[in-house]
Amino acid sequence: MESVGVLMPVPMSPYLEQELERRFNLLKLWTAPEKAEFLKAHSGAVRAVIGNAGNGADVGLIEALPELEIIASFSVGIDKVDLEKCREKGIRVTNTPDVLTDDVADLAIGLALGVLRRLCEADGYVRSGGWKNGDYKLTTKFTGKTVGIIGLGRIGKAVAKRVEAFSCPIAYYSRTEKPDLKYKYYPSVVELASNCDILVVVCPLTQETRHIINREVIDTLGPKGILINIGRGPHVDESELVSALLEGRLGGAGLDVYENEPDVPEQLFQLENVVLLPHVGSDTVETDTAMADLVIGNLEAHFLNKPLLTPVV
Ligand code: 8YV
Repeated sequence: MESVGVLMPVPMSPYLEQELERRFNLLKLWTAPEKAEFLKAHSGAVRAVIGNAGNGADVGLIEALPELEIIASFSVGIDKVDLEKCREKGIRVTNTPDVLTDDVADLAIGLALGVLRRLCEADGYVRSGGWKNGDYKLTTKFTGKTVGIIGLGRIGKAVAKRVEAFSCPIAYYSRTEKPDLKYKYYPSVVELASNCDILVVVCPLTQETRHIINREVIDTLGPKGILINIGRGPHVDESELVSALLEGRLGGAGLDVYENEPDVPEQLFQLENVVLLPHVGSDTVETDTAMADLVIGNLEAHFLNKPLLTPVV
């Protein structure tokens, strides 16, 4: 397979890069001084593209690669891949489900604890010597709070499992009720928001879920409510979120994702009731390796005419 052209548009995982280089003709778009020229020069050779959470494959890229057969995303979310175009052109698409579920769910708990117990601010209190002048202030309990989950797929269920250990009542919103689950279902996000203390966004990003967290939802969650977003930035109307936090209409937020990554609204930097992470949901050494192996497994299966391991299209 050494001659198969695999295009990587942006740097992702050094391990993935190294393993791809050992097996394929890896074309690293970001290293080219003139990207358009590079694409043109290699367009006939590229049979696979590696996507990720930030860079998938839009119509422009797909149309520019006439020999493209497969887009293997180094992410579970494939909102940056034009699936419609892929279906139309018979291009296969794979992602990396399951292997990252635990890490992303773990991070949701970390963010909730971080916001409620002010872990980052309290850490700063120690480092800056503040403790010598007195104890840190009281914070808010997590155990027993009602947690609302938007999207009860693999990761949503893993969040619920963890939250159960904190004796938190669990409610959820999803397109359809899941009668096999014992959690309380609400048929709208506003109803869910009015019945929980902590609202966790963990559904895929689609046209229907873009700005699923709008002003009405934020105001319903209210001055004591906490929003945790481990899904995608565009799930949340970010300017509404920022003004609600600045005006005290929302109790706090734990965010791993943003509307225009890596840009994060700077007004949030001054707020102690907000924990900001740089989209690191699945970024552990262990999961990076597992995701990379899955990307490679899918590519190898495809080029050996075997069934794909984790097909989306
Ligand atoms: C990120 C993700 O890719 O899989 C996804 O859809 O958003 C994450 O795995 C990762 O955290 C960014 O490095």
